[in-house]
Amino acid sequence: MPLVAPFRTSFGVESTRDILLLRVTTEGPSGEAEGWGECVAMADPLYSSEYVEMTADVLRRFLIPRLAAAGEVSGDKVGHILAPFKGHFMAKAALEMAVLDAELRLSGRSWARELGAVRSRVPCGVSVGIASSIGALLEEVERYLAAGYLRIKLKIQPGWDIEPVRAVRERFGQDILLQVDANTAYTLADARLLARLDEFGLLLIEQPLPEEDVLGHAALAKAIRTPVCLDESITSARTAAAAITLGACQVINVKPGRVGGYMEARRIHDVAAAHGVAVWCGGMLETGLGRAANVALAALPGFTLPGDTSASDRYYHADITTPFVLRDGHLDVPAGAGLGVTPLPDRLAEVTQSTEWIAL
Ligand code: NPG
Repeated sequence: MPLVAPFRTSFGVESTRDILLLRVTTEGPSGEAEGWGECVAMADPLYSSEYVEMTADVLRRFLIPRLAAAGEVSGDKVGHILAPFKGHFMAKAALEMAVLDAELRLSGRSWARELGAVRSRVPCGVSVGIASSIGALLEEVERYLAAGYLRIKLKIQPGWDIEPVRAVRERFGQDILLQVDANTAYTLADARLLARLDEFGLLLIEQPLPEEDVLGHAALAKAIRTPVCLDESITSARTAAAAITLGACQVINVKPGRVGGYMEARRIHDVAAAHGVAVWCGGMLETGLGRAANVALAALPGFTLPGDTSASDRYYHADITTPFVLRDGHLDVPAGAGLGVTPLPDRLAEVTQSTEWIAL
């Protein structure tokens, strides 16, 4: 699916989104239902080691056969059944999502209620890529603020950090909620440079150091005043608990795809809440399917910061579901059964490049 505009981060530029969707079918006493899962892996292994073709392979070869062999399954058991296979969190998350959606649709329960959502709409932020110039960045931020976004996240990398942040603060003032995301582009040797961001009153700096460098983040958190938020480093509730205990993060970005699914995402929410650590819902340029699930997750009580849960038109001219529309800086949490949204058949057909039916 073509993106409305190229999205540049410290790890690359995305112009199109190559998306693997899973559809599962189920039947029960009340009839039949289908469920949809969206895999957030990118075409290339630049954000994480997973990539689309790899997720298709591991699903086909290992995950789907193992799940089928387990007999009757419910969404909350998928993670446990697939646990013997190491890693492959994005593939596992997509499968769990599809199974849970089918189960909830069959019984008429909503995703939000199942997860424990306490809000009917969620406040939204927007992630702004690295721009071609400061002028272009200011125009883009201005457009998003005019649209009503409640928080701005700027992607940064060495050479595009202090000046863009300064320019946005000077132009739009101290009151806008502003944060930055480095996607692992720095090392601890950059601590003094990153401390220069302190004067801008940022909500947080996200994943400045490499994924494995949890201790480095703990050292950085002592050296700068901007709160440190982890994304890539947090792969489970266990790694979240360790990072919190080590003082490596004051905030956590929760992305279900990165941690193996919505059940694990909820456990991270619970661990963080028990430690008084704020969480927010990240984004991976999802279609309306993943967006529906994320918006419901973001409605849990511990999600106290606006997430990267932007409206459909931030990403796609035409989404594959009815679009999510920003109202007053918020998106509504779907209330229907399961995800509460389904792919629009014509639109899905238009963007589908290949399909595979795995009968078990
Ligand atoms: O709004 O969905 C969105 C994009 C938010 O910046 C965003 N995502 O590092 O968090 C990230 C980044 C990302 C996008 C990561 C695509 C990987 C792929």
